[in-house]
Amino acid sequence: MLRPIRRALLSVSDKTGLVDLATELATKFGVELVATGGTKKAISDAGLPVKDVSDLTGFPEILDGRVKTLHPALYAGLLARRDKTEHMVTLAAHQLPEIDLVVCNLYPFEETVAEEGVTEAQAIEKIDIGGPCMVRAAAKNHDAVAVLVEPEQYDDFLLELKNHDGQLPKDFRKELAFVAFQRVTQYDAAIAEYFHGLMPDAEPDDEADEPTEWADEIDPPFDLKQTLRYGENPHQKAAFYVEPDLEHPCVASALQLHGKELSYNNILDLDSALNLAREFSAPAAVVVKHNNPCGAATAASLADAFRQAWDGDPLSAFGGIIAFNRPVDAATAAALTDPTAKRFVECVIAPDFEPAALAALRGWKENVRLLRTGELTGGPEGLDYRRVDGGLLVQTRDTGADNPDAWKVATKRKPTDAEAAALRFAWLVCKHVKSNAIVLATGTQVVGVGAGQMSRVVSVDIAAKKAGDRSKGSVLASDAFFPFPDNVELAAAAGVTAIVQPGGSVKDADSVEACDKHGIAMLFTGVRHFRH
Ligand code: 93A
Repeated sequence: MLRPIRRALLSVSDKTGLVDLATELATKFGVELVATGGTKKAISDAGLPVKDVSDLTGFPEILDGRVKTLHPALYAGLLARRDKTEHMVTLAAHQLPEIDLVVCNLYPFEETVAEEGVTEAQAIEKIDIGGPCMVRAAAKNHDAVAVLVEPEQYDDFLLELKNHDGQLPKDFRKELAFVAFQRVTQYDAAIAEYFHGLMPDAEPDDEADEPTEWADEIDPPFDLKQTLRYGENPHQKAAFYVEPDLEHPCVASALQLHGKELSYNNILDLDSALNLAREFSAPAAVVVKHNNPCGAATAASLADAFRQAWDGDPLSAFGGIIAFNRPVDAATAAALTDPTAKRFVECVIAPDFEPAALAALRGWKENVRLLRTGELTGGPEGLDYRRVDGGLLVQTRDTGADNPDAWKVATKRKPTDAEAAALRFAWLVCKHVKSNAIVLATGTQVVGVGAGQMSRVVSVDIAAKKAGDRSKGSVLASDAFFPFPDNVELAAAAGVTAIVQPGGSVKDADSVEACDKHGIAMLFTGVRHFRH
C-alpha cells in the first residue's frame, strides 16, 4: 500500500546530504520539514522553510539537548495507526500532527570511543537516547512511516518517492524498518561493549599506555597483616595491610626479631628510613624522626656510618628509628648500645643482624624493635597510594629519575671532586625529606636538615642553624629550585661552598650570580624531588 509523505522529522548528527534531501522534499514533494536545533539551522541556512520541534511540542530543548525530541506530541504522530479510527480521533482531539518520515542518524558514539584519551563522561554524553527512540517508533509503525538512518539511503529513497508520485510502497518502508532496527542494534552493541570494558573484571587493554588507561588498570588489593593498638594518635583505630605474596625486602615483609609491637608511626618511619638507607651502595645508616631523616651518613664501616648519622643531630635522634643498608655487625651494635652515649631508639631495621650483634641488642633494651628485611635488592616497589577525603591518589614511585652524570654546572666555579661526592650524597638524602627540603652535608654526613617548611628560605635557615659551626665548608641540596637568590645569600653566610638544585626558576640567573659572587659552585639536576 502506498503512503504519502507530508511531514518529515529530521534530526541528524551527520549532516552529509541533508540540504539536498531537504530541498527535494520541500520543493518537489511539498513536505513540511520539522527539525531539532542543529539540523534545523543547517536547513534554514540553506533558505528552506523548516519548523522547530518545539513548534509541534510546545516544549523547548532542555538539559543540554539530552531532551530534544522525547515528547508525546512527536511520538503520538509517529506511532498512531493510520488504519485505526480511534488512533486518528485521538490525534485530532489533541491536535497532534502525523509524522510520515523520520530522518535521523545518531550521536557518533562509536567514533567517539575509538578516539584516544576519551573520558567516560565524554563517551556517555555521546549515547543517543532520543534518536534511537524515534527510529524505533518509526520502524515499528513502518506501515505508515518511513525512516532513514544513513545519508547513503537518501538517493534511493528520493528515487522511490519520485517513482510513486511522492508516495512510498509498503515493501520499501519495511525494508527501511529492517535497516533501522539493524542500525539501532549495532549502536546499542557498541555501547554495551564499551560498558563491558568498564567492568572491574574486564581484560585490560593490551595497548594501555595512556594515563586514563593506566589508571583503569590500577587494582589495589591488600591483605590484613596485623591490627595495630592505635593509629597516629591513641583515639584512632588502625591496622596494617600488606600486598599479598610479598617477597620484596621492605617494612611490610620484614621479620620482627625483638621488642614491643610495632606502632602505626613506627611503620611509617621505618619505611622512610629504610627507603633512604637503600639508596646508598656504601655502608649507610639513617636516623628518622617524624618521617624525616634527621641524620644520615655513609662511611667505610657501618659502625662509623651509624656514629656519623647519629651525630648529625643527636638531639633529634633521641627516640628515632634507625635503618641500615648492611647487616648489623658487632661493632655497630656496640656503637648503638654504648652506655656512655645513653641512646634511646625506637626501632632498628636492617637486612640482617650478625648473631653477636643481635644478642647485644636484645640484651640492651627489652622494648627496642629489631626488624630483619633480608638483603636489600633494588628500591621500593609497586605504586604509591595516598588517601584523600573521598578519593585515592595513585602515582608511580619517585625512583630512577636521577642521573648525576647529566647534572650541569651553572656557575663559573665547578665543584671539586670532594664537593661533587658530597653533593651527590646530599641530593639523595634531600629526596627523602619533606618539602621544602634543604640538606647540608659535610662529606657524606648530614649536618643539617630543613624539612617541611612552607618557604624555602626558612628551610635553608633551619638547616644552617641545625648544622651550627659545621655548616662552614658544607654543601647544600635543595629538592626544588630556588625561587630567589636569598637562599644563596643565606647559604653563603653559613659558609656553604657548593649547591645542588634542580634549576628551572625564572630567577635562576640571579641565584647563579649570587653563587658566583660568593665563589659557590652550583649544579643543576634538571630533576626535582617534591615530597609532600
Ligand atoms: O540527547 S538525545 O538522546 N535526546 C533527544 O531527545 C534527542 N533527539 C534527537 N539526542 C537526541 N537526538 C539526536 O540529536 C539525534 O539522534 C541526532 O543525532 C542529534 C541531532 O541534533 P541536532 O539537530 O541538534 O544537531
